[in-house]
Amino acid sequence: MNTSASVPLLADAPSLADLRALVSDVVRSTPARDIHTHLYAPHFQDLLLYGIDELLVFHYLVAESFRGFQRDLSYEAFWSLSKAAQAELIWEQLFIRNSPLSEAARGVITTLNQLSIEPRAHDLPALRQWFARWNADEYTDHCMKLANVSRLCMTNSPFDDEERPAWDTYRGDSRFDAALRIDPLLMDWDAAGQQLSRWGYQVEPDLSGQTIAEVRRFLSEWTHRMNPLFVMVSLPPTFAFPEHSARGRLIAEAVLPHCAEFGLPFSPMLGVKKLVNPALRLAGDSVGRSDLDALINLCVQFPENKFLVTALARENQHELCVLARKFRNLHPFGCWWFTNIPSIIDEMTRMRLDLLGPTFTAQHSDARVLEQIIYKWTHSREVIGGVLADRYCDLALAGWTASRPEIERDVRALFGGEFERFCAA
Ligand code: FIX
Ligand code: ZN
Repeated sequence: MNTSASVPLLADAPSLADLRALVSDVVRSTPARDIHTHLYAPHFQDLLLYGIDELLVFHYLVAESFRGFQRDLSYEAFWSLSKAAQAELIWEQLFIRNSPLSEAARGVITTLNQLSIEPRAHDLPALRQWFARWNADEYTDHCMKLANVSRLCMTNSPFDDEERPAWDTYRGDSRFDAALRIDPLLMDWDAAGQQLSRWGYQVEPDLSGQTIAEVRRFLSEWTHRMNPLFVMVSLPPTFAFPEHSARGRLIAEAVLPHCAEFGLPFSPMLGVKKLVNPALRLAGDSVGRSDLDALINLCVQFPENKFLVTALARENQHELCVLARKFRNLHPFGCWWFTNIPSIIDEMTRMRLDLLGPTFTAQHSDARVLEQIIYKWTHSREVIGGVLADRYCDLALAGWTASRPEIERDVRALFGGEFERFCAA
């Protein structure tokens, strides 16, 4: 890219260097709507994780640390340690013995710096004292301001015994949205069906009788309680649709009719191989390429439904973009989990812009610890800003120089605006 050449055709057009600077400024200053996190409004108390120990025992860093731990440290021995002791081991392994070069390790450094903490100047006890001074409510505002995030979408499961009671007293929080998460219903119907029976729903293991209607009653009651933006589930690479299984019937006969009735997108998150290494617990999941014919069948057979989709495998990204060109009821979002690294965010964003223009949701954080929104959005804006700068320069060289208001409009679309339009459609 020749960034020194002035833009042809329009005399008063900015130079390419000025255009790049303008794009980066817009990307940095445009608030983002974070449509998928594992964060909770402060009302949910201990479910909202924050502080240096939570940052360090994040499951991404646990997995990375075990690569370097001495073989004499068993998984069981690690898990039996206190969270503070686990954090000390991770800090030593990833930050002292090695440079924190991985995305998640560098994220801790970015986060501490943006919180005005010099990482090398403090030991963990001193850092713990710094974090302990914060009130969760004020700290939520502080982190959202530093991340330039306007709203955070939670991941809310009626099947979570710790979360469920909080919904009896939760009256909403203007900073947080809800998303209805139904993995147990679709991934473990036998257990979920028994749970629904205990809650008073008339359901049968073979889905006979009133089961479908009762599952819809369950979904409706939690939709009224949570007012979710969408209904979501994580699905394995083997997911197929249609499928002669409880999962296939529940999706076709209960979940999709429910979503259509309430105007909610259904959000299949495709490609998770759960617990390939169970000893790593939350860090034990891996990735597999999904057969997106399932998505084609969903979009074709349920044209009235909206599908908000993210795929975990890098190999699925191009086909997902092409399918989004074929089905306007399909909205791709985010660079999820193992694709949420600069090299793949760059590749995915270029591919999506080239095939879809600014009609997708460029990123979500998937933050599990409050402060992670700071680094996840800082790092993503750096990459997405660079990709957009290239594309606007390409556009200018083709003879169309976008104005600042036009660039602001496009970036707003990528950072939540298109998602809002898709949900309202
Ligand atoms: O299913 C999901 O929502 C995944 O994002 C999580 O299960 C995963 O552990 C995660 O947090 C990835 O970033
Ligand atoms: Zn997630």
